[in-house]
Parts: sequence; structure tokens; C-alpha cells
Amino acid sequence: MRRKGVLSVMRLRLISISALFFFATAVFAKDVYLSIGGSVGVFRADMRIFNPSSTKDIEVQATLLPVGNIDNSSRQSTTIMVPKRQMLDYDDVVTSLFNSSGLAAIRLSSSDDFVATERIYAQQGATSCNDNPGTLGQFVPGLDISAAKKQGVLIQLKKSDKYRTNIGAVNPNATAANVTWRLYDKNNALVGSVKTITYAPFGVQGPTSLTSFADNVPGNADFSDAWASFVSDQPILAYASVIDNATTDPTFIPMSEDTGVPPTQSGATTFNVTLQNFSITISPAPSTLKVGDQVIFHITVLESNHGFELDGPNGSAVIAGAIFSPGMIVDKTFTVPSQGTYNYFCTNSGCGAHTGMSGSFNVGNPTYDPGGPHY
Ligand SMILES: [Cu+2]
Repeated sequence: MRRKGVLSVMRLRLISISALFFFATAVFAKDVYLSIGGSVGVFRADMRIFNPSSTKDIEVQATLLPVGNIDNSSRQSTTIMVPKRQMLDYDDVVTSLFNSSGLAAIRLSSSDDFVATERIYAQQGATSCNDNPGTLGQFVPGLDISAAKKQGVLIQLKKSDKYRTNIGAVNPNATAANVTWRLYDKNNALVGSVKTITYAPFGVQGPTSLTSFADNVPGNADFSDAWASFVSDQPILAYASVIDNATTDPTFIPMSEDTGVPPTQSGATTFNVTLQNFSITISPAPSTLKVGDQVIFHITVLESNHGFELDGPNGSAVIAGAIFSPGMIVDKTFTVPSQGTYNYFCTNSGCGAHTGMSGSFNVGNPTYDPGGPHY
């Protein structure tokens, strides 16, 4: 009994010691992202990095992640040594630290604690009377990977004759992230069709116009006040940049977590669409659809790289053609625009396994009353 007790105490001590060690590394391990920066034209980014330790110089691995939503998994990192209680200055960081150019996010990781921030700005044009006319820019926070979210919202967005808004995102994962964006107008109404963007591993989407985050956006949509939300299968980082067209004054808007239920479309009907070799099946059959119905095509891709496009009666795409890889699940939303015959087909080459991957359905007898409830 007594021996057993001593052993248990020893075992407990061992566990405590390893737990302490685990926490010591886990608490201070940091993986920080600066979502956008660059060195192109008049655009620059200055980075600062601070080591809070009073006893230890630290090493930080810095990796440049170029925009373009490309797979950045195999980028080489550069090691920065940050002395204790010092802030290192990297003006024009993309050039001074990475000897590079273009737009990019920056990943910083260390087994120790550190703080990193960035200021991005446009250099104002120098003239013969003024060779130091200054800069106009915004602050970019260094966000730890723990700040990445599967549901996020960007508010206080504006796009009109007075303002424009760009949205950007970073996938801080070694796997692809499938992100479904929803865009809302001044009346808090969902605009156009929900859009799913697949972000490559460590892929970075540079600043992209607000209206690119939905499909089928009507030209008269009112974004003088707007917001956007996303739901993702992997935690991501996103931000918006709102620019005053008259003065070019920019405002950086970090994302907030969206703790609500992902917006569902009241009355939307979901159809399971399966793309597999030699066939496309839609279940249940979309034979009862009416003009004005809201529809979600829940697309599952099997066996091969298959594409999908749905064309309306006038021949224009209701779901734009795109090619997906096996295992992908993508939701495409649309509002049935008119009566007539809808054609769907695989957009990959029409031979081999893609033979026979097409079909059609009819929409007739509309019950949609334009004076009735708004969809
Ligand atoms: Cu196919």
C-alpha cells in the first residue's frame, strides 16, 4: 500500500513536470500573421517586431506569402534574431527583409513570445518643391493563429461614388479552406448568390473589390453601407480596407468573430448534386421549382476532377462553371430567374469519364408575385 502510494506520488510529479514543460512552450509559442503588405509602385509596408523577454534573445522565423491564392506551403523562411527588450525596425519590410517585391502577407513564428505590427501606406508623389510629401496609410495588426475563425463578419463597409472597399483573406492552414461568403447591402439584404472561394494552403487573397464576394450582384445594389460574413471549414483571417475616393484616406477593418447562426435563407430548398464519372445526379429532382424560388445546390464531387455549370433558359450561367477536385463539397445558391429549360453539365473535357455528365430540368407555372414578400 505504502509503496504504491509513493509510486503514485512520483508518477504524479512526473506528470506535473511534463505538464509544466508543455505549458511553458505552448503558452509562448506564437504563429503570427500580418494579413497584407507589399512593395509595389508607391505602396510600402513597415514592420516592427518586439521581444518582451528581459532575459532572452529570441529567434523568429519570417515567411513571405505572396498574394494570388497560390499554395505557399513550400516557401522558405528567414530567421530574425530579436534581442531582449528590443524592437527591430523593418522599413519597407518586403524589400529589406525578404529582398522581394509585390503584395504579400507575412507569417512570423517562434517558440518564444513576441509582438509584431505593420503599417501599410502609399507614398505621396514627390514634387520639385517638396521632396518629402509624406505618406497615407493604415495599421495592420499582427494576428496570432488563434485569432483565425471559421465564422467571421466584416462590418462598416462602403462602396459608392464616395467610397470603395476591398476585402482580403489569409488561409493559415496547411490544407485548403473552403470559404462561403455572403454579402449584405444597406438594407441588410443578402445580395446576389452566395459565393464559395477555395483558398490554397497558406494562400493569400490580396485586396479584392467587395462585389467579388458574391455572384450575380445586380448593378443597382446599394452598398453605401454594407457588410460581409463568411463560413469556412478551416479557421481563416480576413480584413477589409475602406478607402475614401476623394482623399484616398484608408481605414483598416479587422474581421470580428460571427458567433451567430450562419444565415440560412428562409424558404431555400436544398438539392444534393453528385458529380461522379459518367453522371450527374440531382436529388430530389428539381421538377417542382418555380420562378423566384431560392435554391441551394449542395455539390459533392467524387472520383475525378469534375466541373459544374448550370445555364438558364436564355443560355447565361445561373451557376458559373468551375472545376472541383474529388472530395470537395461546395454550396451554390441561386434564385430561379425565369421559366424555361435549365441545362447543367460537367465543364471538364467532354470525353472519357466526363461523357454523359449533363442533364436538364424545366421550370414552369410561376407562382412568384413580384409585389409579394421579398426574397
Ligand atoms: Cu466531369
